[in-house]
Amino acid sequence: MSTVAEIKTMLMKGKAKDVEALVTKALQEGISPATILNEGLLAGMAEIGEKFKKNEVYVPEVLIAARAMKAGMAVLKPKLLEAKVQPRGTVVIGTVKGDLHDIGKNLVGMMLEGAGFQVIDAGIDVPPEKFLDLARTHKAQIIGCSALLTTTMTNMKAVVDAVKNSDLKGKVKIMVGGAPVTQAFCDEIGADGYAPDAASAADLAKRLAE
Ligand code: B1M
Repeated sequence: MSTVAEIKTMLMKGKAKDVEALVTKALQEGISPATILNEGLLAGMAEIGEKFKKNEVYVPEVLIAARAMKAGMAVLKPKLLEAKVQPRGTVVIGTVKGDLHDIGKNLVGMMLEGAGFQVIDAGIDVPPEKFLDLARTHKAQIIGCSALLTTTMTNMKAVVDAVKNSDLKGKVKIMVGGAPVTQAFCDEIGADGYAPDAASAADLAKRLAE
């Protein structure tokens, strides 16, 4: 098995130390950082995402795979910067104002990183202005809003309205998700896309960033 294929396999098994060592080995073998990223780390996360969608793996496996990806990325990131490999885009992600739930949001952030996005984590209880400020500072293409409460999902509309009434109108897309959120709610508030789970969120972000 090639080193890159081994990286993919070990990432899917969540073996962070092995992934870290294999990324170092692949670099020593002269394999390009972009190949290691695309055919090793991102390919592994994409396959985990597909399995998660089909309920073949669950939240813990995804979290462990994401941790292995982070370990590999820590080695690879300086080389990617040297090689000027550009991220697919930038997403500012946060849990909306009044809401402290962050497990799903963090999972979505990890899948987005796994899909090649730069992710700016705005945290929890995030007011609309903070989403907009971070999107401006980091020149983000997408704002991702998560909500777990029926009482806070309405705060997503405040983010959509704030973007529409700002200089970011037409420049930044808004994606929404979280247990009580639906496609119908997304349409009602005028957001650009809804994803029911973390793997679908990565697919959606790819479409929105095109
Ligand atoms: Co809270 N809580 N909670 N809670 N909590 C729920 C959500 C609840 C359904 C429990 C219940 O009553 N059955 C209920 C909400 C009821 C409602 O509004 N309909 C509830 C409540 C009421 C509350 C409090 C009000 C309780 C109280 O204090 N009386 C309080 C509110 C605090 C606040 O936010 N202001 C509260 C507090 C908490 C804890 C702090 C104790 C803790 C959060 C810890 C943390 O996040 N760090 C907590 C937890 C853990 C839960 C449950 C048990 C689990 C949520 C979770 O992490 N799920 C939850 C009940 C449940 O869901 N079974 C519950 C796992 C996670 C991976 O799934 O977040 O859905 P989820 O994310 C998924 C998708 O939704 C999607 O992808 C993720 C992965 O596939 N997704 C996105 C999420 N964000 C996305 C964004 C996207 C796209 C997809 O694009 C940007």
